[in-house]
Amino acid sequence: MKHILAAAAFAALAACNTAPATPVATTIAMPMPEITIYHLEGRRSERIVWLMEELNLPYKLVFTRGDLAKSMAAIRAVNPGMPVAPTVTVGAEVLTESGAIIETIINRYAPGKLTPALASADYSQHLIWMHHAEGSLASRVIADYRVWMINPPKERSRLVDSEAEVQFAEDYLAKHPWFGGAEFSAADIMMVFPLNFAMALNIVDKTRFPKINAWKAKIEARPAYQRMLAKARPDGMVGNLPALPVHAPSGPRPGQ
Ligand SMILES: N[C@@H](CCC(=O)N[C@@H](CS)C(=O)NCC(=O)O)C(=O)O
Repeated sequence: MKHILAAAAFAALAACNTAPATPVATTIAMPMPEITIYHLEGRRSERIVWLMEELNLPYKLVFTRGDLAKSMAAIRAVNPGMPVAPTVTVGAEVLTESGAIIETIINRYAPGKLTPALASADYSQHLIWMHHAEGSLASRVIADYRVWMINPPKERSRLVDSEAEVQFAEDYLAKHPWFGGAEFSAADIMMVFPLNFAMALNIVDKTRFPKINAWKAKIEARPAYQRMLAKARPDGMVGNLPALPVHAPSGPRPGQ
């Protein structure tokens, strides 16, 4: 109904407005069903808790404090086919993929929030980082972590590796304050987990990336991030993975 009213309002404005077209907001938030976040402490489900805190939207948070196995059992009960964190229920829908969950929540219930204007140059960059966070960065740092735990790295790979990934993010932050460009956006929410993973687990030398470290300090000062930590990680990290004994060598990759 709200959408019909919005469309009617837009048509009325368009009909009587002879001045050059100005952008008219036509999107109105949909009514929000109950949102439940199935969570593992210190894992990607923090993104959704943080998003809801940034947007001041209500949500239910399900996890067993200090017990990843029990938290995972709750995830498995609602999502046996793909038991991962985050699993989020939105009314009767069961959602996975943090990026898709974030875009669903914003586009339906907080349209335009934490997203640069569609026509701006920042929009495409924001969307690149939204997808790069999982599609390229997380997948490469996790692959390198798994391989290098077995075979410690002695030389750079010819392929894009974790070092190149983190450097790419560092270079962007040398020119922009946020992964959303001029303003904080959902892309920043997506990027924290894989960058923390790469740096905290010694997959890259964390001292080599001052721009990322400065951005992380700004993130950690955000009230919504702090509220997320208090609710979703009340006792600090649980079940920490061991750091790599040797991080990736820096310098040019073979063939560069
Ligand atoms: N690309 C997915 C990754 C989800 C994912 O793998 N989450 C991890 C926790 S950070 C998990 O649940 N792992 C459990 C497993 O792999 O068994 C997303 O962004 O939501």
